Amino acid sequence: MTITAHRTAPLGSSAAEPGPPGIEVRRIGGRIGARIDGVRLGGDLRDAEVAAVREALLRHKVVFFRGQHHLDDDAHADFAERFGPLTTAHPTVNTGSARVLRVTANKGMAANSWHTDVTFVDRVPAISVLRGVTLPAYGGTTVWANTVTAYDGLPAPLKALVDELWAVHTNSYDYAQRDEEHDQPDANYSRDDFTSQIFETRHPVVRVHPETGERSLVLGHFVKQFEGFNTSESSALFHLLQNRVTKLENTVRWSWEPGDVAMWDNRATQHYAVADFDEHPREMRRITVAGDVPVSVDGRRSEVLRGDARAYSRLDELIS
Ligand SMILES: O=C(O)CCC(=O)C(=O)O
Ligand SMILES: [Fe+2]
Repeated sequence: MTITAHRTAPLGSSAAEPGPPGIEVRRIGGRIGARIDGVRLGGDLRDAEVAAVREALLRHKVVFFRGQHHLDDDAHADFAERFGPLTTAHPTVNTGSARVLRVTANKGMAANSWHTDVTFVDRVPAISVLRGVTLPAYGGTTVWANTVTAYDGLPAPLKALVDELWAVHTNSYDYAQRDEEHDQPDANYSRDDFTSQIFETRHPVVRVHPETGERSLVLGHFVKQFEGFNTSESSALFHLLQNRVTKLENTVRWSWEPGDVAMWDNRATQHYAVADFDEHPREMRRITVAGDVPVSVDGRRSEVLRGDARAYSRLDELIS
């Protein structure tokens, strides 16, 4: 079977899917998530393997690999780079490496809130690749949600509203307004680091995926306000839509084991790291593949209101 046929095959009732010999893609959720076996991650993957992983990623939105104990930061980055140019580690946070974002916490953590990575800039990363380095004895799972199926499931009048709606995203949002506990005194970077440069970008609430053409909701905890709505109206609308995204049936939850790697399409998902591991150390490392500027249903691109993300992610490298 060709890769193209693999992509367009209907989602069947069987978990296992055909692909190149030796690679097994097995769905683990009804709307999102697949496990891929038979691939040893690194920069030296065969082109057919890269294509198969990309196909599975576009289709299932998050894919998981087990047993990748051989990976170090360089091999992790070399693998990610097979999918496109990398961003720097983060627009504002420096955790000691140009390309690797270290996410550590002993109790609270930055990511225990639903988000899509780095939506406060115009050039939202395309793909994030996360590796577990130190895992707690219990807890510390991560949950992903499919923002394409969330959009698809909206009633038609709500689709009509969000198709034309725009939102301002910022890295300086009001933590106190969020439902989730979001203070992180023992995380490996501070709020001051995170907001050392303020970014604000207006994005369409519905973007058209550059590779699949699918429509997805662009929301998550960096949303500050919807254009044309005041703060309390924005909050009501935000929760209405976010609840669709994070409905449990629309999610998949992963229990990390040593050697695990998760790779998600950041243009079609949100995620949440569950901070339920008490005092146990937990360290993850993330590498991100650069993405392009979101495009609305009517073909308009996101616009920067504040901040300059050119050093973080270079759009000119993406033109192929
Ligand atoms: O620690 C995790 O499980 C996820 C952290 C996160 O949000 C990220 O790496 O983008
Ligand atoms: Fe994240």
